[in-house]
Amino acid sequence: MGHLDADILLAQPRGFCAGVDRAIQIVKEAIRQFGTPIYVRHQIIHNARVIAELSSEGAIFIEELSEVPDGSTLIFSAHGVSAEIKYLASLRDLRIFDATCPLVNKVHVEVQKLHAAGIPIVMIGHHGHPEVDGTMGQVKDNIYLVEKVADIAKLPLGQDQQIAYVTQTTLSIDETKEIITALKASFNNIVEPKKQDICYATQNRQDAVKELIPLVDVMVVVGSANSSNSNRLRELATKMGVPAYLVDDPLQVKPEWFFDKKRVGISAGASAPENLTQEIIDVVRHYGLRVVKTLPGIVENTVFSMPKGLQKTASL
Ligand code: 10G
Ligand code: SF4
Repeated sequence: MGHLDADILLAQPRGFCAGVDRAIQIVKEAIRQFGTPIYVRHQIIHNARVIAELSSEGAIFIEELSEVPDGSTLIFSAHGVSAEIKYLASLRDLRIFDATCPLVNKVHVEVQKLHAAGIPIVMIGHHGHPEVDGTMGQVKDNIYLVEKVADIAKLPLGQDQQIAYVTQTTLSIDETKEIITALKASFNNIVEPKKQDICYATQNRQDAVKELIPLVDVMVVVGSANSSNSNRLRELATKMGVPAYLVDDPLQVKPEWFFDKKRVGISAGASAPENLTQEIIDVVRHYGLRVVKTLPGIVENTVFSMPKGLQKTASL
């Protein structure tokens, strides 16, 4: 019962995943080895604090290849890019490093294989998210986006036709299950991924929030507004009946959130740095919730290696 003595309960695991850690290291190492500026297509990861820090160290974040001068170093963000962007970049005089998470890349390879086999692909994900653009953009056609159950009825595919599905890696576990169940009810011949595409970090952070919610009266999730996986954590808390707020700066934390509340839960999305989470914990403590405990949970030990040409060299 020890955790119930606490005022603030921290979810475990929370914060950086292996793909985010690697992507940030890629930018830092590129700056170290090749100097500034280093161009990054899209925010390397969706966190305002990380973007501000890397910008101050000499990274320039752009959306269009036309913004990158010839002869520069260019990094693709952890969310991945379409085959077209990769190809167009390769035609330019650029030194390119790909920070696409290996777990996103695995989905890209799957999409390419299914397309080559002539199987129509349903992509479950959020319209306009860079990972969805990158994954769907692995192939030129025969791939269809489903955001919600209602989209299934609009698919231009026959119910006996063989189809496959893949998903974005950062979706709600529960909503995705519902969509897959509905897909199976509409189509008789579905090729499923061997292992779900939602990644270990998304699964573990959602599982940890599910354990935390019954113990708290209010929840703070550290993450930026454009971070899909962080939004899913906030949404999960809300769906479980606890008011929940997404913040990416200590100044956003409001004292009234904690009036009459006994215990606050704190978690952080896969792109939120632990030092930012600690600053936010300090603000909550300032409002009178003083005793902090971390719930037991899975210890993650996934580590991804750096891309070729950017392995860390010993620094003197
Ligand atoms: O959760 P999303 O996909 O919006 O990205 P993020 O940068 O907030 O977190 C890390 C996750 C990815 C790089 C997408 S696999
Ligand atoms: Fe990779 Fe998952 Fe992190 Fe995305 S959220 S970068 S897929 S580990």
